[in-house]
Formats: sequence, C-alpha cells, structure tokens
Amino acid sequence: MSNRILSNPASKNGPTKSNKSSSARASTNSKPNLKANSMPNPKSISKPNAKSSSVINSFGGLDKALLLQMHDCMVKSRVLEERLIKIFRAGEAYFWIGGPGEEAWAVPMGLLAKKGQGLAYDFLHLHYRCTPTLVAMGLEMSDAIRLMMNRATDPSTGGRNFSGHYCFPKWNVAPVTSPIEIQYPVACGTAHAQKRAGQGGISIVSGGDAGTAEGDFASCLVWASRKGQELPLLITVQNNLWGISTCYDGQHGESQIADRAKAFGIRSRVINGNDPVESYLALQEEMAYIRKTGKPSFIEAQVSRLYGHSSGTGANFVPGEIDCLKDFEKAMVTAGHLTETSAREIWTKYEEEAVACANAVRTEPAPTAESVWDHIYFNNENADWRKF
Ligand SMILES: Cc1ncc(C[n+]2csc(CCOP(=O)(O)OP(=O)(O)O)c2C)c(N)n1
Ligand SMILES: [Mg+2]
Repeated sequence: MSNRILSNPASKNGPTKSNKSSSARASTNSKPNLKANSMPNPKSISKPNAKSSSVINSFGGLDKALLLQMHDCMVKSRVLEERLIKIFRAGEAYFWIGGPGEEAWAVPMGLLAKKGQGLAYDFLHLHYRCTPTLVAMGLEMSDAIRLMMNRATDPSTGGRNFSGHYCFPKWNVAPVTSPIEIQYPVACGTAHAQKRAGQGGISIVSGGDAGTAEGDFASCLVWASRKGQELPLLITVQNNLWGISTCYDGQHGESQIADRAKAFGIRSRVINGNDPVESYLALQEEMAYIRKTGKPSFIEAQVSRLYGHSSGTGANFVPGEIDCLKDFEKAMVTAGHLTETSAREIWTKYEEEAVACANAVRTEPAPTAESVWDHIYFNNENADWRKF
C-alpha cells in the first residue's frame, strides 16, 4: 500500500491518537524539498508513508455493503470529474474545477450527512471540490454537466456559474461561492439557527488549506466557540498543500491547521483523508459528538489534488499524488470484496453513463439573455428579509 489506507480505525483511537498517527505528513509539511525562488514541485512533498497493519483488511469494522457503496460513489465521482475535464478540453465549457483526489474524504461526508431540507437536517457549506460529497448524496451526473456546460436546465444556477459551484436547497446545500472562505462564517449562521431550533441538525463547512489565511476562517472559529454559546458546527479543512500555485510551506506559523482550533477550545484532529475508512470513522464520530453536545468540532483532512488547481492550471493528471481510489480499490480486491473484473465493470458503467449524459446535455438550451435578472437580490424574491 502506498499510504496508510485502512490502517487506522479512528473509532478505536479517538481524536488524540489519530492526530499522532496522522501527523507523518503534517510534520513533513514544514520541510518540503524546495529550492529558494523555484516553483514548488508537488512530487517533492512527502505524503504519509506506507505502513503495514494487521487491520489492513478489517476496514475498521465497516460493513462490506458500505465499503462497496463508498467505492461505487468514489468511482462515479472520479469518472464524472474526468468527463468534465474532457468536456472542457473539447471546448464545450469555459472552466473546470473539482474534487478528483478528494473522494476518500468527501464521499463519507455525503453518506453521513443527514440529508433533507430545513433546520432538522444538516446544512452543508461546501467549496468547489465537493462533487464527491454530492455524488454520495445522490447528485445526477447530468446536473453536474449542466452546470459545467452552462445550460438553462442546471438546477443549481440556471447555467450561470462555474463547474463545482452547486446549490441544492432540497438538501440544505448552500451555494458554493467563488470568493473562497466566506462559507465559514455563513455556516455559523445556519448552526446558530439549528441550535435555537434544537431539532438535531448540524452544519458542516469545508474549504481548502490556503483559504484558512482569510479572516473569515478566524471569524468562524470565534463565533463557533463562544463559551455557553457554542455552535453545532463541523468545521473541516481539506489540506492538499496548495493554494493554486502557492505551496503550503512558508504560509503557516502553526505546524497543523487543526492546532488553530485548539486555541479556541474546539476539539480537533488531523486525519488521512486519502483513507475512506479513516475518513468515515472520524466523520461519524465527530458528527455524533456535535449532535450530542451541541459543540463544534474540527477535522483537518490531508488530501490529494490529482488534476492540479483547475482548468486554469491545465487540469493535467499529477502523477506524484496519492490516488485514494486506486489504493482503496486495490485493498478491496485484495480482501475479496471486489474482483478486478467487477471493478472494471463499475468504471465502464459510469463511463458509459457520463458519455450519454454529456451527449444529452449538449442538446439542451443555454440561458436566455432576459433570465440574467432572475434570482438576484435587488427587487426580487430574495430582496426583502422580512419575507423569510
Ligand atoms: C476571497 C478570494 N481570494 C482569492 C481567490 C482566488 N483563489 C481561488 S482558489 C484559491 C486557492 C484556494 O486554495 P485552498 O483554499 O487551499 O483550496 P484548494 O483550491 O487547494 O482546494 C484562490 C487564492 C478567491 N477566489 N477568493
Ligand atoms: Mg489547498
């Protein structure tokens, strides 16, 4: 195994030990092999080391059916993202950004969220790499393609926003915003409303490592943790060690982003987000803690960025990154949960679905010029807060 996949069941270790066992990469973060004034090379950044483990095939005690479901969603999401990149390359879309490489972390989040609309359900304040989470929640491939190809049929924005900038009120998925990090204080708003309602719903917020430099991130930590007024908020950061072309090294005074939460009295841990089992168990445990106590919790997940930042940086496959799906699939085959043939059939099924969806969406209409005024605040349905 090329990383610590499946080797560290978080439910057994709890946050503290999990922090320790996952700190291998974090501790190397401060010493990347960079020459002054040269562009950082992703291959030079150390990732978690291979580790053999007696529990490697126990998958942390998770059911085979759940493991197969996670694998299935991970494949679907990966195939969808790779199709989106091809659509961009074919000149059929203006821009691509997404989450290939984050599936092992993001799929469990989607499976564990309490899906529905209103304060009794979980609110999700995601960023532009959240496709795997939404696939796990039931996102149709066509709807991701409609957004990417700017079709009027796009349910998130009517064809008016970038790929990955979803919005699904029916699942409490707040609009993904282009300005990074503003989702963090916004999430405090829904968490505050949920605290008042007391119906068991929590808010979940996610974003990248570089964005944590924004003041919005610090505001979130402040508002989530005030004594006696703590919020039921799961604060997460996906650390891929990059902010577009700026390397993690040199940007952080703290050794782990999760340490910042500790300064606010927020329970926090670092996990290997390339391991779907570790991710599932950690998310499950922290969500249960938040629902029980009404207090916030923080997870920093170490993830890969498999196709660079976006189409803006080429969207080319980055061979030096850990591929969580490849590793998970290999472990599933080794354990006998999948055969190589059955795995290939899943990939083929989704590849065929993605092509069929792209062909269908291609024929759908673009938004009309008049619709540019729809769903804006001024003079429109959302303009008057007293209507809420
Ligand atoms: C407020 C704001 N500042 C800057 C940008 C430009 N920008 C877009 S993505 C990005 C990098 C974000 O990196 P990170 O938070 O680590 O997330 P990642 O893309 O690595 O997932 C930046 C600086 C922006 N969109 N919004
Ligand atoms: Mg990043």
